[in-house]
Amino acid sequence: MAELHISGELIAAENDRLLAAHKSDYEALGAHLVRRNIDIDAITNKVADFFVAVPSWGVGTGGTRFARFPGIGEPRGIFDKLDDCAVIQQLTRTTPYVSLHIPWDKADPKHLKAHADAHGLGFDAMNSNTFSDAPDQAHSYKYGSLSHANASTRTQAIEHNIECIEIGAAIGSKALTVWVGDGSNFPGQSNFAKAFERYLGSMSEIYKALPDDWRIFSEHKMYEPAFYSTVVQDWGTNYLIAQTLGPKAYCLVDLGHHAPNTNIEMVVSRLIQFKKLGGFHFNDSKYGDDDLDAGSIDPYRLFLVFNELVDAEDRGVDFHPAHMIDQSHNVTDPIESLISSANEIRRAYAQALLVDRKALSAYQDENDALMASDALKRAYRTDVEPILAEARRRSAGAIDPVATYRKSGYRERVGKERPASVAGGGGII
Ligand code: LRH
Ligand code: MN
Ligand code: MN
Repeated sequence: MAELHISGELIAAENDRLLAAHKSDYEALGAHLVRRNIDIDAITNKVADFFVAVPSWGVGTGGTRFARFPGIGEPRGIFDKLDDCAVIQQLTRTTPYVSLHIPWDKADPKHLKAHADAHGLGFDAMNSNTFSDAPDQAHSYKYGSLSHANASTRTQAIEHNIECIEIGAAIGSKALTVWVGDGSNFPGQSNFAKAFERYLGSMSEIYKALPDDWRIFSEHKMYEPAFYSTVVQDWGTNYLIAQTLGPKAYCLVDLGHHAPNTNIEMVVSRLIQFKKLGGFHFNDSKYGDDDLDAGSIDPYRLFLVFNELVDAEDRGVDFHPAHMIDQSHNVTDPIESLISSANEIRRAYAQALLVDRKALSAYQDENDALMASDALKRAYRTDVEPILAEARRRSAGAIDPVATYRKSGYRERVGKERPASVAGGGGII
């Protein structure tokens, strides 16, 4: 039995209070979907089986280059972070896995595993960090890591990644995500070909250390911290990496890491078609890598990404992308943002399941652009909230998770136990 931070009685009482209205909404939606030849329970079951991992680094208040404004009860370390992640899982039943970042979350793997087990949590992909310097490391990453011109710096970065695999293997993770900030700020500063050659060489050393049942995800990002060139800047380079490394190597798509107006759903389709889609970092953005809450700016784009995933699932494509959130919460309670993001991600999935794919395919064949677009819009316009709530309710989660969280007083409680976090001057991710 998992250790619970929110009282089960509170969740049950809140659900009881909301039950009559919820049942009536669910029935009304069910009746509507019958007219579209859709069985609501089949959709609810699929939604209940869909999970997304939360990032350990997302439960602390983030910041910008300029400042960080911590909230009350900020997690003091990875064990508090796991407690917060357990709350999100308990209320949503959508987030049973946590993605760790090393060295931020470094701790005895036995303790990590025991704490996670006690809270009914598992671990998704491990993340390495060679984009900042750890306090006692010998070589700086100021001028790069896996692609650094100096072999000793590359070796140090390779060893760090191998250590992440070792920690991950001890706690039940099955993948390593590698994002590097390597790049240059001035034309001429770096030789593109040589830097990429060095990166590939380093990555193939890490690849060799992967256990048989592991995958490695390379994550591309167009700019930041490097502002002129980035070694792993787009999905084309990312695809070349995955192809070069071998069958355990896949591309990770972080929704905030593309050039403005990039057709991300099409990138997703291409990677699926060529069997190199490894997974996602879900978030949303208006300008750059904003790390805003999933679905908060462009929910239609999130839906279109899921439309590609469901389309591939429907065609029987054998692929297993890792679904993870990567967000930075600056002005909200991070637990609330992650609860709401997990719901938004499930919402996009549920809406994508409602697309009449037979009709859509016929419209495409007939070149009926308007009706094809309408087939997507019809699914997207459907208010699937009763399905999401029912999926949560059936697995002992909350019908209204944010309201129940607020009522639980969890934040105030941990606020008393955890010392106030000091406001920062920036430089925090
Ligand atoms: C880089 C990134 C990457 C890091 C995380 C903290 O922008 O998306 O995934 O590991 O942020
Ligand atoms: Mn990311
Ligand atoms: Mn990012």
